[in-house]
Amino acid sequence: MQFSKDSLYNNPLDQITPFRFDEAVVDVFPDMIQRSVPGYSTMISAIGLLAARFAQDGSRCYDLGCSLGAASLAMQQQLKARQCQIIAVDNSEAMVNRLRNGLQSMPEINLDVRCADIRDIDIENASVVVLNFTLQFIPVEDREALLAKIYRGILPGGLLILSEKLAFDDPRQQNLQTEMHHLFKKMQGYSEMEISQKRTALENVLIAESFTVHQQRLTRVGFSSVELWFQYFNFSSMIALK
Ligand code: GEK
Repeated sequence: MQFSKDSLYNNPLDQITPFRFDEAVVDVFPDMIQRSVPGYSTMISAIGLLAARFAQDGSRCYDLGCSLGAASLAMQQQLKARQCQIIAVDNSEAMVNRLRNGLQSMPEINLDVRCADIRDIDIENASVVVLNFTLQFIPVEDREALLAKIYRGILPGGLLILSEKLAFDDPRQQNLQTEMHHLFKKMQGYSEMEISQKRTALENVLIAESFTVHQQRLTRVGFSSVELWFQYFNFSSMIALK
């Protein structure tokens, strides 16, 4: 797959429109997520390892909000010899088309790629469910119903991996962690203007919540244990066990 360097916010824009996962974003997506999410590669590799540990033969592994399939491919790599079906879902046609095109040159990789809203699909017979930086784009009022559906679709002994940008109740932490994330982005080559314009584009599109809010909601829908396994500034990944 051919991709470009992310320079979407490199010029001053008269009007900053709300962020969308369109063709322009797809074109730069691997570079954008790698340079914007601290620890992204570490989380992707760990999703593969967790899938190897939790996937049950004859079951399904879901990658919800799969974008270009990084988490699905990490799972597939670890589950080659196993009888599991990997289902990758995204509602951005641009993402799904690019993923499907890319998979044409990898006939050995068997992914079931679906273009759908994850709030509308059935989740069944799942041993592993991944929400890698997707829940944060779902309207807050729809999150509990989605997580409850996921819980019901997970087999006993299964898990949900939930990666999210975090918010903090203490304003000092909120400011510090945000500032450190911006320093991380600067270190990755983004300018102040790019950081600031992207931040504006994501306002009201990406709604971050605190770990406590996530933990309490996951517990409410039925998960018996919810812990953070990774955090790098305000970017985190949680494990929720059924
Ligand atoms: C990765 N998981 O590389 N239904 C389906 N997909 C959705 C929905 C929805 N309702 N809302 C948003 N998306 C990936 C990265 S990116 C995170 C995930 C980021 C999709 C959206 O189209 C996009 O592809 C993805 O969720 C979020 O591991 O860019 O920060």
